[in-house]
Amino acid sequence: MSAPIKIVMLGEGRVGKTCLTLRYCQDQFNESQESSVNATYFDKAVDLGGGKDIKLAIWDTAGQEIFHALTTVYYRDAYGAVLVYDVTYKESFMKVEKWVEELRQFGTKDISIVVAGNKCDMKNQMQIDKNEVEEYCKKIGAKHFFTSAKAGVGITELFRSLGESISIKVQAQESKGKKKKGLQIKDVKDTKKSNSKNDVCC
Ligand SMILES: Nc1nc2c(ncn2[C@@H]2O[C@H](COP(=O)(O)OP(=O)(O)OP(=O)(O)O)[C@@H](O)[C@H]2O)c(=O)[nH]1
Ligand SMILES: [Mg+2]
Repeated sequence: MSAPIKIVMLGEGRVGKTCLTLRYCQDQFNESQESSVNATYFDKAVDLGGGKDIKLAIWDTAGQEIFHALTTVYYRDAYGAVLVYDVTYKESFMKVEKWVEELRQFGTKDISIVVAGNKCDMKNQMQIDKNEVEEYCKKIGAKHFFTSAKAGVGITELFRSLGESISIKVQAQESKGKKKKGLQIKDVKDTKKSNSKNDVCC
């Protein structure tokens, strides 16, 4: 049985990477979620519709600057990335560009990227210009989603979009006779979904 496909959650500290991951994988939300000090991953079968799913290993990285050098290690062999920013904190969006540059430098060549504007439940405190954000995401070839880990908004759609993008690339490679390492797209009925949490110390 092949291993799940690795994706990474990237973004500044406190933007909500852990909360998004926990909401998606365990349907939990913690108002006082502590900053991550190491990378953690969850296995999750993402429903692609039409009876298909793709098994992902979702790596939640630590966003604080002091852990940055270690984070780049997690780009390796990642076929997808969720770039998270906080819609109530404009600087966190400006930093998305930094993650994109680093992924281009250290990540897998045709890595699929989606951007999450998280904490969209805090509408009154939005600091970003939607048009500017959408334009930037278009430029880097990434889909943009407004998400709220707190309210459970936009998260299923975001991971499904990423899963679809990865599976299309993988299938294209397979049809050329190259099997992408870590591929696992299966009929849902054959898949035993798992939500296991795994701590990995940097
Ligand atoms: N209102 C609101 N708060 C959120 C949301 N997502 C996360 N938070 C809060 O934001 C804070 C930071 O969330 P985390 O998930 O720990 O952020 P992180 O990006 O993992 O941070 P690091 O681990 O330091 O990189 C916590 O207090 C969360 O409760 C959201 O969608 N809405
Ligand atoms: Mg975290």
